[in-house]
Amino acid sequence: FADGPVALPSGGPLYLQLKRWIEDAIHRGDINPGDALPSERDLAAKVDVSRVTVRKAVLQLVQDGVLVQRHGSGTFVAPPTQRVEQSLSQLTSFTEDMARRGMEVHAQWLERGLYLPSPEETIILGLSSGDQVARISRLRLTGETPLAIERASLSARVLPDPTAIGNSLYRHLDKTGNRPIRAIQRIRAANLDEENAHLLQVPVGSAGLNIERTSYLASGRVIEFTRSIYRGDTYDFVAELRIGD
Ligand code: 16G
Repeated sequence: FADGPVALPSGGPLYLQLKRWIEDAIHRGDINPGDALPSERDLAAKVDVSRVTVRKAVLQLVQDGVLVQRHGSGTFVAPPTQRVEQSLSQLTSFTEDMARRGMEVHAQWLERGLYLPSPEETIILGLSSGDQVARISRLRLTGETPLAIERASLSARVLPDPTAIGNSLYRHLDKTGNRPIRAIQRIRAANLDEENAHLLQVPVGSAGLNIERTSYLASGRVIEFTRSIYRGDTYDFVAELRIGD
């Protein structure tokens, strides 16, 4: 850290101010992956807070995966997450993509059930009046690392029991003869708000990718409308481009 007086960002409990200050220092490159954090005592003296406050801030940053603690040698800035390269030219499922890379995946459920559809869902999914919508929202992780938030909507006619999908929506759709064969995907840059940043375990305001996928059956019917938020620090979306006719 640079020498000189330290001004913590204002607002909220002191340990959260300190946590944000450390995160900002990492973003600015004042301290880099692999660098050791000053000792608890030195940091407390430098920022003029108690050691308990430092301990609380550091503990949270360790839990968030921003810092790592090595017993006996101290606390370090965690190495950046390995990036995932994702092809944009093939319609695949998250589980399949990760399996191909030998990565284990699991989900934390955020929402799953049948609901009255929003006007947007009614239009996109082509629902009739009285139809319900099946919503499945998941935080998708590999090991302890969250990668994406996915909020999918399907007609309750094709997914009457949203708990039936197990780990993979597409595998379930495959089994019931409803696997999409085509999709339109739109990707937009976003800065993660508090809720999504918290779920993805990155600082508020970090770069994210908002992805909307509308998937179609061979019949032309829309089967799935999914809004996802992928971590900008983790994903590269890659497409092969060819010269036109
Ligand atoms: C992908 C799709 C998502 C689809 C999911 C199914 C993007 C941006 N999104 O993550 O629309 O619902 O795969 O995965 O690629 P699953 O079969 O593992 O549940």
